[in-house]
Amino acid sequence: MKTKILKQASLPDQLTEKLELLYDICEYDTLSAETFAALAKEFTVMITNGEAVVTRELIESLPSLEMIAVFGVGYDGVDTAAAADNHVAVSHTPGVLTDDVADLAVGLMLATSRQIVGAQKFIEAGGWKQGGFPWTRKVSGSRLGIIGMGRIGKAIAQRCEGFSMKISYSDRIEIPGVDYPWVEDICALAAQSDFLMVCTPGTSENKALIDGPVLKALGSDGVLINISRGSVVNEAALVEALTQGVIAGAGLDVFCDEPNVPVALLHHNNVVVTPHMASATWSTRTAMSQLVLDNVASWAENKTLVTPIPEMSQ
Ligand code: 8YV
Repeated sequence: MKTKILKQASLPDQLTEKLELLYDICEYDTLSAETFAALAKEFTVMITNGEAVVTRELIESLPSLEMIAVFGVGYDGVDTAAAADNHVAVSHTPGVLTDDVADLAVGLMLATSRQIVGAQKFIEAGGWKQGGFPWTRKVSGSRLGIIGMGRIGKAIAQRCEGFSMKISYSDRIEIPGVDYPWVEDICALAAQSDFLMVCTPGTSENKALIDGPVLKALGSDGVLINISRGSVVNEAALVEALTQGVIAGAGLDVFCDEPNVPVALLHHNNVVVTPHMASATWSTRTAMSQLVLDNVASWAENKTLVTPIPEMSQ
């Protein structure tokens, strides 16, 4: 009998088609409460994405659930304590998206500082015929503070070496093998940075880690870049900081209530926003899809995971 899989969130069509050839897939959103209740005990696998929320209630309503495969590196939406309590294994897709996320982070840094989006709008509105675009701010040689020196933080640092940036970072601990100065206090890191990059996971401990005081420390010449999760930044404080000129600008790929972006963040040359697309290139989304398929296949074959979440590989 085919493994019965609950598809709990949206996935690329190509991945869904491949899964459908191999397994019996049910779309959570299309199931009525009665059908869900009738089928619940048959699901052994659930597949979700990096933005969806998988609650304890949902996990505990699936008595035969053995594994959850997350299409994404971030698995902050999954109640991992509930998964562990119920002996449910969780996989994610680390590594394959690192380059893309780091590329977009650097792109947002350049676009925000050099006001590339505003400059295009300026030409489109005929502004160039009246004169040149206002001068912007130099990136090369400036100071970069990275919050979260994991895979993605390191890949950003590697790219920014090419811009001769002075790099330092904050993390819970000093990361072995990383030579950049570790600054324990985030406010202190912000105060000594021109660009502050948020690369730390969207865990509950990191909720609103970047708040009013951190933005104040970043200062009126400082730019915030966030390619992690909207929850890591206090969005109301960020809106206020941008509106009041407390910081110089922001480049944001993630938001607190996606796809809703606060109106106050739109239509400003110093704020560049993208729709949570850091890993959304053809090759990376294909590699992420393959990793989901590999994890599900490995579980079906021998109850192991190719890329378990770190808590489960310890
Ligand atoms: C995806 C992500 O947007 O990997 C993550 O944590 O946020 C992204 O790669 C997401 O998982 C796709 O739904």
